[in-house]
Amino acid sequence: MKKRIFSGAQPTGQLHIGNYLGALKNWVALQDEYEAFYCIVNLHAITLPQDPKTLRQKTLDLARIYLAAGVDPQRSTIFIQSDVPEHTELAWVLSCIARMGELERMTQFKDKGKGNAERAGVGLFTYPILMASDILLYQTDLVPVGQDQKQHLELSRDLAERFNRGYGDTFTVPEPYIPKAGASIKSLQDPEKKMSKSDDNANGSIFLLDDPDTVTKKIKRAVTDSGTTIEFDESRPAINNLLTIFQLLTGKSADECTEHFRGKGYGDFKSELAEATVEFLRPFQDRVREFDDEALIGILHPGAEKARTIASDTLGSVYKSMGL
Ligand code: ATP
Ligand code: LTN
Repeated sequence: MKKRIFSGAQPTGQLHIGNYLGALKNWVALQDEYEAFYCIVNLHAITLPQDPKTLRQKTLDLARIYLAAGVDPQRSTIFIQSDVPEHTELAWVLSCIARMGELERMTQFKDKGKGNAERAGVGLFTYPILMASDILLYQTDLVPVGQDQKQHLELSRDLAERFNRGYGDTFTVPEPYIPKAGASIKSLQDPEKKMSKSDDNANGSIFLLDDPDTVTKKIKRAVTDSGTTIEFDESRPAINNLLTIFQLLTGKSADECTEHFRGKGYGDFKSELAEATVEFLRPFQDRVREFDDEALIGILHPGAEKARTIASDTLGSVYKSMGL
């Protein structure tokens, strides 16, 4: 039997190349070797206020992006989180074994709650429990995510182990899959911050749906560090980030990239990076336009049905072992 993968993204904001290089690209690469479940986590999206019409639209748009990136519905199960009610049911059970202290340590809550626990939503606080429930319902072996999700994944592992100790072996304890290169693509405007959908400055991110002009302008305006050589150097986060993007989009090795840019300056480098990005995005954006809503629904409905058969099995064992 193939091992299982689960991952998901929120249908909020606009997906950027950080989401692609840190997560989606690996989802696609791993779907042959594993039985894969890729979820559109709309229940996570409502941890912050969303406009209902926009949320519905963005949910379908995100499905289009999964497909355009190369997630293959013949091999992988793609579905919408709220179509599988077991996610919220298991989340309740897990919330009864999770501890306040471990949730208080989650750095994303501190960031997204803007340090104001008094005003922050309870859902934002308990969000990592819903994420654990997403993962554990499918007896997941591997979870491909970016670096920012590592702490949430550790909580998922802790909850699985705690449940197994208390009520008998029920959950597979999932492993994170965090790529060596691309796990944390940085903002083009501030290489100390990760590229983020929720960044107010759109110049920091290259969105997957940006047009060629916008991409080129954003790359030309990207901040650089002192020094003139184009090489990987931990002490120069801006060039490191831009070269990592170039490396992953072109599929070259780190050595090939350094060799390629030996003796060249920022002007040449930025032009080539812009060209490589535009060349990557063009066919991607063509594919996004290929899927109409009807085609999407024809993929998402059977996806949810398949997901439910597995999710309800796991939830059944959980209830049984707890005496529910
Ligand atoms: P936000 O950008 O507002 O923090 P998010 O992009 O983390 O939100 P999702 O869309 O759910 O939220 O993320 C989907 C995946 O993309 C996750 O696996 C996440 O770890 C990964 N990811 C997000 N930002 C980056 C980044 N800058 N570099 C690499 N991977 C990223
Ligand atoms: N928390 C993640 C999205 C997410 C997820 C998941 C990722 C929700 N459930 C399960 C992997 C597995 C985020 O905000 N990026």
